[in-house]
Amino acid sequence: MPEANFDGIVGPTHNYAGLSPGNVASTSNRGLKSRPRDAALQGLSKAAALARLGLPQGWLPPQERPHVPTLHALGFAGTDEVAVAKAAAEAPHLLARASSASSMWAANAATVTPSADSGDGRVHMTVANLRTMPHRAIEAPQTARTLRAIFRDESRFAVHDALPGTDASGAPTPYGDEGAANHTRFTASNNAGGELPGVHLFVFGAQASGAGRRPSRFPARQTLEASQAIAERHGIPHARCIHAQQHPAVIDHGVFHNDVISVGNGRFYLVHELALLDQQRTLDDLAAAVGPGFHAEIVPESEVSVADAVRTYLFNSQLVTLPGGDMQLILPKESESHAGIRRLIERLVSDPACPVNGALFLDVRESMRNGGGPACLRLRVPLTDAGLAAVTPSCLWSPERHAELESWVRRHYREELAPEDLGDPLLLRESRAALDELTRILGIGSVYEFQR
Ligand code: SUG
Repeated sequence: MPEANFDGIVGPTHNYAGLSPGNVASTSNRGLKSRPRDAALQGLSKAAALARLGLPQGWLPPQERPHVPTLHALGFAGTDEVAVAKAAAEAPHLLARASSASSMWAANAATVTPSADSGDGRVHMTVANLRTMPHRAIEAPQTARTLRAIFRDESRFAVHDALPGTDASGAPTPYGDEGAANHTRFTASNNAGGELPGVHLFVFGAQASGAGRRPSRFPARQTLEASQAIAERHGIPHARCIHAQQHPAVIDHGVFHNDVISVGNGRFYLVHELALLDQQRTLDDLAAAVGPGFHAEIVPESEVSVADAVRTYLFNSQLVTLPGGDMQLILPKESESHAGIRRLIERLVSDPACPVNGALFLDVRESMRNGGGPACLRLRVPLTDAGLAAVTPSCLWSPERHAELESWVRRHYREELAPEDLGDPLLLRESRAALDELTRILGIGSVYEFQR
């Protein structure tokens, strides 16, 4: 069965607050007016396009924002409305952190190990702690509740809490974890589903302990220690895990996650020549572990520069195997206007040795402006038929539910949002009304703190 994708639904407070140093789009679009309704509709259309290709597709609901418990913990006391108003007046940057719709980037929700690869035959998921960016570090507890409401059957799914990002004194642990954005699973056949065992490439930005190399300008978000702990927790045999370091220089050029510079599926890896520190050795290890038919397409700097990869998000595409076995790239529209990328895609599609035989360009511009392309917006969950049947059914795509969600967005979302609108007490009320209704549409029960 083809791999399932769960797309993060864009929340009603989607805005541009410049919260992610090292993410060029986020910092350069800071303060722009956002279009939450368009953003959510673009996301729903992307999910629908994949579902219509015959792929299993689901949704992950947004988180409650502004997140009042965060504001309370920061000392903004009083009723929910009062706390928001105080934060808006005294510390708008803290309100922005508590208001980001960043959970839309579902690739950062968790790292997933399918049943064929885990120690106990269940699908294992470790929620990402996202501890490097304060606005994302608050996502984990809600992500765990949400995933447990979607993947309920504990005989098939194990949803682990995030690795601790800080210790009891608040000091950072060795575990910086950004979820699946730094993880790629290859399978010996081009069937990308959960039936066959896979080979896991875990890419880290830096080693927390020791004297390894690290970027100098921007943070390395994923640590080796976090990736190793996840592989251990999930029971993946060591022989099927490869750990590789991202090149510190590309992090300093705005490649804040490895899915901004490479994408893999089945036996195919599309990767920029400067992506990894010890790239040739890693590719050799992958070729040996994946076996015959492993094909790495290395994109040279002369064809697509790292700067253009960051600008166009070529590598932040989804690489999907369709039910008939064809492999297709789902790219952001921004890639279409780049001549080098168009040539590259034509070459890949016409090359008989390359498994990619089609490309689709989609508009996710509102998310792109915060550094999130098609691949960021979804969590890959390779399932078996029985696993898919155990997913909370109303979280899975159907034409009727898609229409219902579109109408829900049109009724609840604002057309535009300016930074100063985050303090509007009406926005808090509107967002809660929207999410309350959404939990009924998706049949996931009262997962939000405001509902408890
Ligand atoms: O963590 N942007 C997200 C984008 C995440 C993209 N995910 C993957 N590459 N898988 C981030 O930097 C920007 C929010 C703001 O600035 O308003 C933001 O959080």
